[in-house]
Amino acid sequence: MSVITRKTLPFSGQKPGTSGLRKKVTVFQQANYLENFVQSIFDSLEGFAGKTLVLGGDGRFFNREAIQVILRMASANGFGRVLVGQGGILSTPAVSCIIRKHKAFGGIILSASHNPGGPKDDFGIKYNISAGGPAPEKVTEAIYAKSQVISEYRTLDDERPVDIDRLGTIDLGGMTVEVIDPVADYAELMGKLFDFAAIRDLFSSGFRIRFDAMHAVTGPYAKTILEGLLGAVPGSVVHGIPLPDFGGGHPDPNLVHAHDLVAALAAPDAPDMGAASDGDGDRNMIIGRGFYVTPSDSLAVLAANATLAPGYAKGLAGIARSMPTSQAADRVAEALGVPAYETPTGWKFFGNLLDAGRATLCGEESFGTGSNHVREKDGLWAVLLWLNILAKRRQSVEAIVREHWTRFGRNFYSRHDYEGLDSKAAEGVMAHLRQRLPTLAGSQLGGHQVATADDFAYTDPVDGSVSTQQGIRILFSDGSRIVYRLSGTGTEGATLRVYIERFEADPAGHARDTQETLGDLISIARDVAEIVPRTGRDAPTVIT
Ligand code: VG1
Ligand code: CO
Repeated sequence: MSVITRKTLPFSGQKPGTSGLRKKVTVFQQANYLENFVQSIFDSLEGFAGKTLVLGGDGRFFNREAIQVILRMASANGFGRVLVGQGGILSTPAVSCIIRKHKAFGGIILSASHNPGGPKDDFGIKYNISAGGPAPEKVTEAIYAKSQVISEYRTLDDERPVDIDRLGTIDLGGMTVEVIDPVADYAELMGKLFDFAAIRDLFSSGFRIRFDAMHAVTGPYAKTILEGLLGAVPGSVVHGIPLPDFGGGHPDPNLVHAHDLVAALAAPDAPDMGAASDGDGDRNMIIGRGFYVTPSDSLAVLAANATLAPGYAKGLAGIARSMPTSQAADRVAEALGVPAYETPTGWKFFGNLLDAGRATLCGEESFGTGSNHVREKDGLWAVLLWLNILAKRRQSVEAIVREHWTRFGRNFYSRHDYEGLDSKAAEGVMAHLRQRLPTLAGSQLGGHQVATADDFAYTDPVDGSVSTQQGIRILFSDGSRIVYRLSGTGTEGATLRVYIERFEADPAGHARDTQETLGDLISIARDVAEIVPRTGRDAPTVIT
């Protein structure tokens, strides 16, 4: 077996977005498309000769083929060892955990997260650094720059596939391929963070959970941990077998795509708690009996109760949230006397704060929560922290959230997505808003006083790097907010996200319906951005 060099030409648009490079499977299937991007990753890294790479994905269509290509290229480029999940399976948080535990040089994750999978749907690839987190912008920019000038890539001349279904080690052109159990290291870490004995007691007292893995990667993790280690009744994990097309659904844990779960929790015989995760296992949705917990509230509740779990018993150093995430977590940080950080959208912006020990818990409104235990958001981790809190407090999910609102006030919050827009129209909305910014500050919109309006820019407090144009914010003097940004994870047209938030201190107002409470801000948001005339849409496609 020997190393060969193949000539290639650049593809335009190999630019990583919010979370890696995401394209249609058919784009990735073009000759050299994947190879070019992988070589561009390797070309932008230094000093990995003989070192370890972690490799796995969410099991979607094209996962196995991509793994074989990457194994040959990793060998030809000089890696010493690749740890690959059995069957090519590794969740995003598990990759992060394994990189850190085994002190790997980095990792490659194959996933398009919550986007649908299958021959006509999406695939994705992402590089994670040695701290375990997504490559920061300077690395993703370097990868993109390399991809635009690439002329050759290195691989092996022998294309016989490596057996990734049997645990053990195999030599591949002088590099060791180690096929590992995808769940073991992750489950061990969870056992250190949470009071498993207390959670076992909770389950043996009759508490029931329904965990919907949505035919995506968390099935094996949830079965081993919830049903195996913690004693949840068999069958608690549903849709637990990862399928290449996720059973035809969107593996996106929200009220629209996890409707089965929402219905099960509203039924008369509902379990005590429902939870779902996404394609690659980094997102989570939490629901109680007939009661939906917004991701922003979930972050705030977890932060306020984190010390009930052994891994966080010493308290939190700080709480970080992405800018569009509601300000509920800031109130908890204030009460705890710890700093609150506001970062751009995307988990990569939390990495430095976590590495520097400035933040312990992080979260995004997009169903992402995590902590310093790894450098990715972590769906099952959030479910386990909720279970740990429930095991200690022995109250319902709903009672815990309502008590939280009574103590801290309630941040009514909703996100309206307009998916599949014409890209030009969506960019037109953003350009129009940018142009209106100077006149918005100090103005009155539908009876609401605008305090400031800006285009969010972030200076990383650790390394000083600056990220601009991270979303248009209209901040009202009563603390309400409207935020607009374009998605950086889609593969078709453009998605406009509109985030709306209003704070209510008075418990008498907490029982109101969210869309109704936010109604006037929602119409202001639509009018200011001229959404209807510019996009031709009179309603969002997804509301969370
Ligand atoms: C979305 C979310 C963002 C999240 C990202 C990756 O990005 O809004 O909060 O970090 O997906 O999540 P965007 O640019 O489409 O708004 V995942 O679960 O795809 O790794
Ligand atoms: Co994800």
